[in-house]
Amino acid sequence: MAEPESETEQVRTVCSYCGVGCGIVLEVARDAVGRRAVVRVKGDKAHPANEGRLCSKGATSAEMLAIPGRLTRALVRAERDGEATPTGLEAAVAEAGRRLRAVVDAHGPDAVALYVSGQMSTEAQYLANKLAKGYLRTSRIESNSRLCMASAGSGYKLSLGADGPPGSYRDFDHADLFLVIGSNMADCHPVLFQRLLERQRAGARLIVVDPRRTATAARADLFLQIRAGSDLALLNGLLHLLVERGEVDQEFIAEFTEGWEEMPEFLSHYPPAAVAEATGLPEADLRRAAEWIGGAGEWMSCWTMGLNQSTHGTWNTNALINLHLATGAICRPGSGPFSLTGQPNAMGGREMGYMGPGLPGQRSALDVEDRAFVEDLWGLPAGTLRAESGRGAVEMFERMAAGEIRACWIICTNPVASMANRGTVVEALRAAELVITQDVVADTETNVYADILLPAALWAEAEGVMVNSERDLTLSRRVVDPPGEALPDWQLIAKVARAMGFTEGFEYGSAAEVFEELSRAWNPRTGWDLRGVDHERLRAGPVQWPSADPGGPDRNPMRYLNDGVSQDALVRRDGTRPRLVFPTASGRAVFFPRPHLPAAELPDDDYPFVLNTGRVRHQWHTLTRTGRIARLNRLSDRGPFIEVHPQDAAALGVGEGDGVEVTSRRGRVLLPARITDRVRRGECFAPFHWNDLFGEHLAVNAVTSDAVDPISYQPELKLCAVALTKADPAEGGEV
Ligand SMILES: Nc1nc2c(c(=O)[nH]1)N[C@H]1C(S)=C(S)[C@@H](COP(=O)(O)OP(=O)(O)OC[C@H]3O[C@@H](n4cnc5c(=O)[nH]c(N)nc54)[C@H](O)[C@@H]3O)O[C@H]1N2
Ligand SMILES: Nc1nc2c(c(=O)[nH]1)N[C@H]1C(S)=C(S)[C@@H](COP(=O)(O)OP(=O)(O)OC[C@H]3O[C@@H](n4cnc5c(=O)[nH]c(N)nc54)[C@H](O)[C@@H]3O)O[C@H]1N2
Ligand code: SF4
Ligand SMILES: [Mo]
Repeated sequence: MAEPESETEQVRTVCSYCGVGCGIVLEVARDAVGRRAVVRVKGDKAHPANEGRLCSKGATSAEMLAIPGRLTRALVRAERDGEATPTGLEAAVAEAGRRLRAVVDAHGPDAVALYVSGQMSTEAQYLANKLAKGYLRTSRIESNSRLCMASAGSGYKLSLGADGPPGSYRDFDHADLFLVIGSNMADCHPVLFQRLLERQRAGARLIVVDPRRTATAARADLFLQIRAGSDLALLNGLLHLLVERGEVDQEFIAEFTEGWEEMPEFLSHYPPAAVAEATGLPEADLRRAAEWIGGAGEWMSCWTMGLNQSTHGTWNTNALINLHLATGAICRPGSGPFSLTGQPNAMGGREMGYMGPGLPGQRSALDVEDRAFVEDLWGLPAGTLRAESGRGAVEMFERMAAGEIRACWIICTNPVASMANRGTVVEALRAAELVITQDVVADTETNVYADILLPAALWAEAEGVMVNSERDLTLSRRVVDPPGEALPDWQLIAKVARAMGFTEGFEYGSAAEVFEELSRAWNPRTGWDLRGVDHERLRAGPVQWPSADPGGPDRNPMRYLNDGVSQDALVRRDGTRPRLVFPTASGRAVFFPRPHLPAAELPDDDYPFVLNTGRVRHQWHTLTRTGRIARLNRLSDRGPFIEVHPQDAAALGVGEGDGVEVTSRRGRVLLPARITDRVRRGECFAPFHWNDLFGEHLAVNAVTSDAVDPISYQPELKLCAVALTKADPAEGGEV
């Protein structure tokens, strides 16, 4: 820790990329005039998430602090397509506040929208939601988690009663079997995948389910190269086989669940032959997978976007949890459903309620008691919070395009590059009277459309709490000053709120004060409990919630234990006190029969291919950070590409590196071909990292589908129907 006399000090912080939430130790040097600089970044050996390991992205965090193109001053455009002029921060904030207020006054609160991010600190997420729901009283707040974890969140709530995995990373060290489905962990959660491989070396088995032979699939003991979009058939088919083999845990089912009665009849529709037909998988592989699951003492599942980004994403989560409930493999060291969180603080955001009707502490504005609790927390008159919400981010941009939402404030996300069917976002931003963006860099695909650009502090320039996939709260430390007039997000949000006239609820001296307020939102129904945590405690190291008591343990690896500590205790009518209590109405976890349905958009004669989209190992999303780091660009040797199966390529007359024109009902893209049998025939894969800043016709989200899951409102980013043709060489497709 800090040693004031020495030239350098060591500061413990957390990685700013993925939701594994690796601990980082910064070596910070001070020059003669006392200015501090990060000279070295290394993995924090004492952090439970990574025990010293870092992947390439975390390891280049110091380079990230030096990326070119930072937004150091506010910029204001007098007219939409005009030059953005540097403006003093106070003037820009005043203008943002004045113009937002004018829109609300003229058109009502729902004319203003906030679109925020799982990469903001918990304090910033909390304040954004407080401003939106408590003060502006708009029902229009959404986050990029809608594109990411929404389906896992709604699936957990239905099956188990509350959001978030019940277990923790410790389970990786005890599992006998891993089912990794719709997740390329090797590239996207590398440090956790290392932990999984360690356990595999000790004898555990790995089943990987993915339509694409990924780096993760390469390590599998059994790789199921499933037809895209057919996971429900597989999951139901596996449970069918477990029932047939007599490998369900009747005792667990009777004691801790409800809804099993319906399952046997439902599952009878998923015999192996039918499942093999629907999924394209050999029957023998299905039987082997079921045998391994049934025979495993402890087993866990890991899933990410291959299941969530689907029009039946919520059902995918339910069907996967059914398997855990039926085998009793949950809430036991080494067992449980474990969604891998994408962004570094999407867990914090979900807990703060930054999507749809959410309120702090895993609460909902649709619940009368939750509203009353939060009105009290915020010191607002009863009835202030509205019992309404929108239907996700896709709908929000549609309403903006339609002129119903007239102003938006986009913080820490780049929707023109990342949103499904991004044509609607472009239309929406063009139609809006006022677009405010808040970012760390000046050039992004979205900033082009902004009237006011607010400069945000980057990682290590701001203090705030981040929550990872296993509920560790780690304090992200401020060790250097932000450049120019840039400020931490929470401060910019508080400033704009005050500029709108909301002086009461937004006076804070520090992020620690904001945290102190939000930690009062303890929810004894779900067990979300930060009462034992504050910034001071986190300076010494991470704490895993539920944490009821400042003197309590730092590690609380399992939820839903019926011990009455952070969560209301359950005593059944017969006087018994079950070992586990799920925060559902009955205290039991719920089986949901979820039939396999075809995807919203299927290939046809006009659009005969399925396009799958995702990520590469050394790049992050829309490249505003990693794309400016030389070491990472060298590692990801090539730019954009589309993977096409050799037989499809031959039929199209496309050779390696040739430009391919990809068209859908919504738009077109031009990408260089990579010919490979990683992808199935009839399917192709493109990363969505490279967008307008790198050339014309590269934005994959010009073609993706914005059909949404009717429960989670998560858009289908993994599957859309496209046509492929060899591009006219004059038009490019090369970068
Ligand atoms: N290097 C890197 N790491 C990251 C990120 C990054 O940008 N770069 N982003 C972070 C974020 S926010 C997220 S959300 C995660 C995402 O992490 P992942 O979800 O693991 O990554 P993706 O590449 O989006 O998609 C995962 C896999 O889903 C598969 N898939 C597509 N359709 C289907 C299907 O129908 N069924 C099944 N079973 N699988 C399917 C794809 O082939 C792909 O291999 O990564 C996080 N980590
Ligand atoms: N086709 C397709 N599209 C997808 C996906 C997919 O798999 N396929 N995945 C979806 C998923 S899971 C996700 S999570 C989204 C991610 O999509 P985005 O959130 O749009 O992606 P990022 O590039 O991470 O954007 C973050 C922005 O915040 C800025 N930023 C970084 N740090 C800070 C900060 O501290 N403060 C502020 N104010 N700004 C900061 C960055 O410069 C960048 O402009 O993409 C989604 N889009
Ligand atoms: S695994 Fe995720 S959290 Fe860990 S260093 Fe890599 S990007 Fe950062
Ligand atoms: Mo994500």
